[in-house]
Amino acid sequence: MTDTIVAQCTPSGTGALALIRLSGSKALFFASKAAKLSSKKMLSDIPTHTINHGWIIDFHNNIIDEVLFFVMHGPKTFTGEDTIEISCHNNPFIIENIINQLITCGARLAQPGEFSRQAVENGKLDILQAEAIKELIHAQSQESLKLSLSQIHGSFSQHIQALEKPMIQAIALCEASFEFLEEEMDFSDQMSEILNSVQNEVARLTILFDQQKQIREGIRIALIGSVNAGKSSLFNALLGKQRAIVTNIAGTTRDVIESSFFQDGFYWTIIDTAGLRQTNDSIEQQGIERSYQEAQTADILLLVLDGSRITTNQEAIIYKDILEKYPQKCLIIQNKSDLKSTIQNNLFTPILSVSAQTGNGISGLKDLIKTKTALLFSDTSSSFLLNKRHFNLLQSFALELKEAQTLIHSSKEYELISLHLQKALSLLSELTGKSISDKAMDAIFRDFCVGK
Ligand SMILES: Nc1nc2c(ncn2[C@@H]2O[C@H](COP(=O)(O)OP(=O)(O)OP(=O)(O)O)[C@@H](O)[C@H]2O)c(=O)[nH]1
Ligand SMILES: [Mg+2]
Repeated sequence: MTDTIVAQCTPSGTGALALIRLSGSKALFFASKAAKLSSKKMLSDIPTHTINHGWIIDFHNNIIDEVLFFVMHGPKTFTGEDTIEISCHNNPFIIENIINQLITCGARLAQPGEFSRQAVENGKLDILQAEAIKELIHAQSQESLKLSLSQIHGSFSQHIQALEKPMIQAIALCEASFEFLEEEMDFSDQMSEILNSVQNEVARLTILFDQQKQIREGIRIALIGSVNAGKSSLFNALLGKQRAIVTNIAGTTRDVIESSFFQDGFYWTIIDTAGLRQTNDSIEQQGIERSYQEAQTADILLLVLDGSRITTNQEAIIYKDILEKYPQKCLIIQNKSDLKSTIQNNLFTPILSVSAQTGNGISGLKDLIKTKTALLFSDTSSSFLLNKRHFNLLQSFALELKEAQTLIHSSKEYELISLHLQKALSLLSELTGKSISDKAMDAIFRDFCVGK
């Protein structure tokens, strides 16, 4: 007997309709107490997987709302439990009244992620797939949407399961080596070879985690450069609105400002920063420190040069330093191309000349960012997304394999090697959720939204 839980699945806010889900062994029974159907039938007598018109009523037969009931008997439901979904009008008072009525009938309010947890506990999803649903809801780019969809269909689970087979093989060889110790049969070379290929695969997965940062969180594009170069003007031009303050006073921008939007399926966050220069003003100094921090974390750096004047020696030192530190992600952009006095910047060759003021070259700049983005993504060919939990478990897994390999090549203490391999195997089970502790389950579902 599972608890029967209820929650709104759609986000609160304006819109025509909302969806409330009721799931658990007594879902049909509780919903029947609050439902009146236009067909005059009882909800509990309705065939499964049908949509039925009716009303939600209170105990005095007063109508709370006119609704549609989606009747779905387990186990062919998302949670595996009997499920009633109620499509009602999207008004917070109506939704509250319906949920309260169902609670009065015996249901309990669902915790964040509890529907997905029911699905995992009923074997409808594994943990990796449940996590992918969360990723899907919060997808920040077309790419992450694609990957989370593929993950829901089990691509990552299959990948991890494929690692279990060689691990079991290695454990068998280890046990055999121990068993036939007297006969001097030794399978350590075979074992080491198998573990080696698993280690290579894990190394590939952990690199992937780093590369997928942009897919998960979108792309951060920082504007950096000297004071008055026109960073804030370019920031506004890229956003298409006057978001940052622009003046001819050097040092106008004091703090980091960022703004995000969708562009060609990706989530772009553009970051305006304080101009880099030596200053005694402590507020400006703090701002400049933040500019450097942004330069470090950004995925793409637009180094903005003021095309209307020669680069000073002090600026040249600063730019060189940035270019040396971040050669891969830096793009040199020369601004103020509209000014006749534009001086060829021989020291630093710009890749593009633009004018934030006239808008000339801005679409070219966007194209340039798109090309750079495509390059960032070219290495991330995989059909799944890794999160921090996966990454940490894979790190621990790799550590166990390393210990086992060291022992294979030194003391050959097979009992100890076997222990490391068993531990590694259990870490794989934890990844897919086959043998996950309640505490770890709680931690995973805590980040879900209520209603999922
Ligand atoms: N002619 C011309 N002037 C520009 C252009 N872009 C910016 N400016 C002017 O240059 C000055 C500085 O522009 P900002 O955008 O505030 O420069 P910034 O790099 O953000 O400066 P700080 O915030 O001080 O670091 C302003 O007077 C702008 O109007 C441009 O493309 N052409
Ligand atoms: Mg500025």
